[in-house]
Amino acid sequence: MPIRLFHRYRSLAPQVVPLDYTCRPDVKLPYQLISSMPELKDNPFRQRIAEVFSEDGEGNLTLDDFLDMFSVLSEMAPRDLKAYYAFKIYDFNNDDYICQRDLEKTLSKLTRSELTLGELRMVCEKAIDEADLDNDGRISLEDFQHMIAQAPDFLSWTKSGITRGNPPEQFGWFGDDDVIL
Ligand SMILES: [Ca+2]
Ligand SMILES: [Ca+2]
Repeated sequence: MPIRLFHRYRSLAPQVVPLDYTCRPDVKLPYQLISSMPELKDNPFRQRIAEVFSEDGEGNLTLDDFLDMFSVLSEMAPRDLKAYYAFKIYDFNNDDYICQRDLEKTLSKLTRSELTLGELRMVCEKAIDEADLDNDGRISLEDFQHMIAQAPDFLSWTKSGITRGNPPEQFGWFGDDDVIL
């Protein structure tokens, strides 16, 4: 295990996390501690990120959860892996599909709520329409892979810098002539 990350984890709660992990102690750190880390605290997806990587689904991380999270957040993580987790993070109600409501929440966070509700709905409808290859009105993982090929900014969930503002025109559809905005 990356020793630096172990010490990082332990430094969040040295009184709770033992130095000796050979007996695999049953320890998890609460979401409040995890979300206060500099890597996450400005990320609008921090709660979803912690939930998705936590074994308990509630954002409390074991050491293994923590290591998994950092390996995916890393710049070195393969694009497919980031896409897989992006899909899980944007699937707010955990039903294995991104529906219109999930996508509205996602885009609202990615654009720092700079769009009006009407604009948001319109962009999401258009995005689902374009990405929904099997025409069931929702985005499966396969549809999503098609979607990010056109709008790679959907992978920017790993960058806490998204809160500093990506102009909406960075998103694929905003640049298209046929988008009514
Ligand atoms: Ca969903
Ligand atoms: Ca679909």
